[in-house]
Amino acid sequence: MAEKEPKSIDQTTLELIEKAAIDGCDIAFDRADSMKPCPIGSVGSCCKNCGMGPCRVPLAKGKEETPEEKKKRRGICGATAETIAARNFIRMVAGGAAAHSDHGRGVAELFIAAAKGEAPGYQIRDEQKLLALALEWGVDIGNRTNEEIAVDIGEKALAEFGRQEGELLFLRRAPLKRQDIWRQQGVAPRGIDREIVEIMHRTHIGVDQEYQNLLKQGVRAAIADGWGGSMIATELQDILFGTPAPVLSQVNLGVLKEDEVNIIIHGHEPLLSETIVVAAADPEIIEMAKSKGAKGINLAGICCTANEILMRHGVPLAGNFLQQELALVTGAVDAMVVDIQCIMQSLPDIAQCYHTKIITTSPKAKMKGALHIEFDEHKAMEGAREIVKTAIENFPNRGSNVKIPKERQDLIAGFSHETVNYLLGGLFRASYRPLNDNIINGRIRGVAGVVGCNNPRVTHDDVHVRMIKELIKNDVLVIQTGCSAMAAAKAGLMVPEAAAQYAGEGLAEVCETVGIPPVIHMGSCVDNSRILIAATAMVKDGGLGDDISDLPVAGAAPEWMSEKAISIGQYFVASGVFTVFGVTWPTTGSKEVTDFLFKDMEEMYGGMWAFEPDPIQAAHMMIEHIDKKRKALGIDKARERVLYDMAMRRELDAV
Ligand code: BF8
Repeated sequence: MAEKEPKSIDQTTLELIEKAAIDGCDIAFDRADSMKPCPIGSVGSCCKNCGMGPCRVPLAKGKEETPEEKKKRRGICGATAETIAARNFIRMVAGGAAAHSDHGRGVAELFIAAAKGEAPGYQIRDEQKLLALALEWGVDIGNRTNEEIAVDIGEKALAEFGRQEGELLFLRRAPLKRQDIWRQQGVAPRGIDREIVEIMHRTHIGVDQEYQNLLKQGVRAAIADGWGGSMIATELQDILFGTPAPVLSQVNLGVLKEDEVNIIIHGHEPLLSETIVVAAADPEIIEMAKSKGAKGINLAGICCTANEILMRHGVPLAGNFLQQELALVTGAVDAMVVDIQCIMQSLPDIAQCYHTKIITTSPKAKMKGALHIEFDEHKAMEGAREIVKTAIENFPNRGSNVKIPKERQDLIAGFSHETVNYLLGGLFRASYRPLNDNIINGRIRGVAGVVGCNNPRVTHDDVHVRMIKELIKNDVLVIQTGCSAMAAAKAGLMVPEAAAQYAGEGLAEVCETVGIPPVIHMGSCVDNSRILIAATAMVKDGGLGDDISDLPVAGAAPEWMSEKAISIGQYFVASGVFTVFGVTWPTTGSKEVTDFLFKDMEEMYGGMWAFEPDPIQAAHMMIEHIDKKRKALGIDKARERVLYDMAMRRELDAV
């Protein structure tokens, strides 16, 4: 980021960056200024997979290398720049797929314990979804109780991680043509763990030396994430905690309260947080908070735990990834409870400047300087109460150096696939028909999934928001997850009124008729699996081709930073979606690998990667792709013809 560019477009973030400097706290924005990315590592040309290196392969000098020049660009073992870039890339996929999938495994384990009655406080909340999954997976329903059925489903889900042969069960959800493509390309995943382990094996020194073959395994593991681990996490969480439905809430650090005990839940797994929500509402606990001088208990979230608890309970969002340290800088957070993923190690140090207790809860994610209260599914409520009480006890220790920014913004979240289906079609004729019809008639040009992280290498939230505004202005409906969803929500794009203000005429009309915002919050990062299901539902509803790659859709992660984002991007591409990333691209050290991802994959999978840091240009690449697909479907003319006469308006009103 150029020196003069603002660090964020979000006023609360800017205010608190200033306060952090005054308070002497070192935060990610400062560290990004003082630590520049390694020029060799950032393009995927540093191999540290053995003790002979790390080998830093020099970057290619010109566009066309001579064979002599190429020979020099090798590691000590002889690995070429292509092999090294491909290895590094698929190790990122492995990291991301492992993170999502281990989350899914944790959910499956709790699911089984809950069904067996071994996890008090948890119960099956969505019977309809349980039974639908039982039918899908061939689990006997008969006269059995929900719990008996759930034990079988949980065990089948758990077996997906260690499956040694065959294919993952959820692959059958994809359009038939997509399944055929995966089989033809030899990338239909076996067990989730197996595909991730195989990446680690193949990228060990001296194993797979062919970049195409390495990238192929990256595709297989990524599919095991999106159509495996992540989908298991989403589906079982819905059954256990309830399938999200539209809910009104608020976002940004202004949701913190001066006169209440503020507890932030941060990370990704909602398993414990679901119980914290219950504990914090217990009258006895609220009385305890009052006895300490607080008016009540205020829960708010950061990162994807926040998205999970927002989607199902309307708990407000305090902020996204780059706001986690700033939440502490307010001086008003009495406890920050973290579980797994995207948690900065700097939190305990920053907490020392204030009074905040950082509480780790997962045996997989401990931090020096934090208090550890381990989540135990057998006594989750006890743990949750202990956490809330710790925050209450800490409330009187709040210092005078408190600054809670004013900004907070309304948003509507809770758009699961089931809800979208219902909103569009009603209870008895739930379907995606109205969406498909409005795409075919051109009011909606296409659909874009905009997801992913924050990255301090670019202006915080700015890249997300500019891209999304450009897309909706051009009649592209935007569906979202993760930190990107929070960026849009803070910018006021997730309320129905945003349609009239920011969307193109066609999209605005549809949003106003259905009563939805032009930017739809579908949940956390594992909930990108909801986007796969929504895309599949669009295919199955008809009129838009017979595969995801035929749809006028595109994907983006304009401020990505995590390995999970790479795995998500890879499974979207492998599912047939054109996907553009911003900030930086991790394989540019090898032209061959980059060309493979950016060009060859389209022929193989119908989807491909692209890299464009400018959000407006990236949005137009997506729109161009959407228009290309519209043309191939023969619906490009429909869009040109759109003139909203009365008959068409009446027809729209009848939707
Ligand atoms: O899983 S978007 S910064 S919080 S990795 Fe992390 Fe990225 Fe945010 Fe959710 Ni997803």
